Amino acid sequence: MDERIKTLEGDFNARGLRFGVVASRFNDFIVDRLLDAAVGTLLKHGVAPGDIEVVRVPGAFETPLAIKKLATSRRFQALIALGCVIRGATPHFDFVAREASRGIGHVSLSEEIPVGFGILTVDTIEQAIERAGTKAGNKGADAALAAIQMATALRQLE
Ligand code: INI
Repeated sequence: MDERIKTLEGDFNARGLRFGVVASRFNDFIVDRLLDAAVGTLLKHGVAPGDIEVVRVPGAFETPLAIKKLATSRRFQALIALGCVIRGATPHFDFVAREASRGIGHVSLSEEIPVGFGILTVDTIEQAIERAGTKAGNKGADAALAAIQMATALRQLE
């Protein structure tokens, strides 16, 4: 890239930044793995343990409200939403998954705060296990990394 072109892309040094994490209890055997990986990723990139707050909510449907409360508190530079919605045999999946993603996206834009989206929306438990630290990486770690990159990029922008 031509060095005269100003590029803001964030970095992975999250020292001094504060992060809020919302993790749902539904399917906690999966979500706990996402949470461990998300927190581990924040610590690895320099975040102090005292600069991380975790809120547990019943299910993915409840994550947008908790994300909104953390966003409007203005205590954090970025947030992370973690959950696991498994399609199974009911149409409940579509409502829960849609409301969670729509609500979280809405809060991110209206409150102008990055939110790493780490809510799995999968057809089967096997697919969830794959995305929670086995075959297909860990989406909790990915969401934390996205939150770090966005928080550091916004810090450069402001
Ligand atoms: N919540 C989830 O986080 N994952 C699911 O797979 C799920 N399913 O399948 O029902 C789910 N439902 C609960 C929902 O999020 C709310 O907690 C509940 O409806 C009470 O408001």
